[in-house]
Amino acid sequence: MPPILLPTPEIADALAAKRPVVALESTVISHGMPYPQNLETARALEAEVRAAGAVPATIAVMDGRIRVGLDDGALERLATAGPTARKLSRRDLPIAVATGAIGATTVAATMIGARLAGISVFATGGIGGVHRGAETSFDISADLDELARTSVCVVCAGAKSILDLPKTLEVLETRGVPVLGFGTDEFPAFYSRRSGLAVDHRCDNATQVADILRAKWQLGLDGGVLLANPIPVPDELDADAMEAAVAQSLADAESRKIKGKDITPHLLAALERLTGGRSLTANIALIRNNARVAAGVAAALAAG
Ligand code: PSU
Ligand code: MN
Repeated sequence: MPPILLPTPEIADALAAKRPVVALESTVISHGMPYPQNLETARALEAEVRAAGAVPATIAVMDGRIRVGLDDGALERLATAGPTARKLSRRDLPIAVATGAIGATTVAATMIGARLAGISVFATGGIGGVHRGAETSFDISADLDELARTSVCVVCAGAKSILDLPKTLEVLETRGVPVLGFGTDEFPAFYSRRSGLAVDHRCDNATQVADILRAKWQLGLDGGVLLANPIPVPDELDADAMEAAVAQSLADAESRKIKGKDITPHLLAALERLTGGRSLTANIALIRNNARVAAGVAAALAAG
């Protein structure tokens, strides 16, 4: 393992023995949720992965190294840092490592850390994608490019409708990223199970997912696979009410001229305010569900 990576002993052992390991991102802790729910969720995700028989590896940058697996002290450090931690995507990783800054990894940067460590499955809430209005702003998340090039399976609940979902799926198609639905034919829209947009293929269990991952990588087709796992039915939010909240949060961000990497965290916080916290409850439920499914996929991959 490159010296710039610092896995916990438990994770190093699990990887050496080819036991299932699931990577978890840290931007959702620092920038995606308020304290203390972020810390509680980070701990709950680790517990979900363990209960499902895999070892959790939350990834972040601290003291000049990519930490693979955070102990409770490190999780707390990140959760209390909140948005004062740097939000790290591919372009930011080398800067944070070289300067020793504390940094939270996005989907893109978590994929890079996972790949370097030899972890093939990663659970998150929602991926970044093509923003609405990207035809003029050019705002397309680096998460999509990372999915195209880095061989990790990313389990998410689809993408939020703060993004342009049809354009996001078009880019994934162009860049050769298979989009699988877990128990669904439709690409889920984060807070709601449906978007009206089709996935490439439906998988009904973890073994079917693992078969596709193995086939892709054995074909020499480097790059990721997106596994879209809908929010559990009881946690789903009303699609029309969410659409209204999204429209209002986008208008608010525009009037404040929020741009670049600040826009996604700003929209998430605005949604939470506008829904009186219901978006946060749904977010926690779906990400826990993703952690469970990811552990199953990691186990199926390890068993094959
Ligand atoms: N979408 C969410 N929750 C999140 C994020 C996105 O619903 O927490 C975070 C993830 O870390 C994702 C990042 O990788 O935002 C994307 O940021 P950007 O749009 O700036 O690429
Ligand atoms: Mn962006």
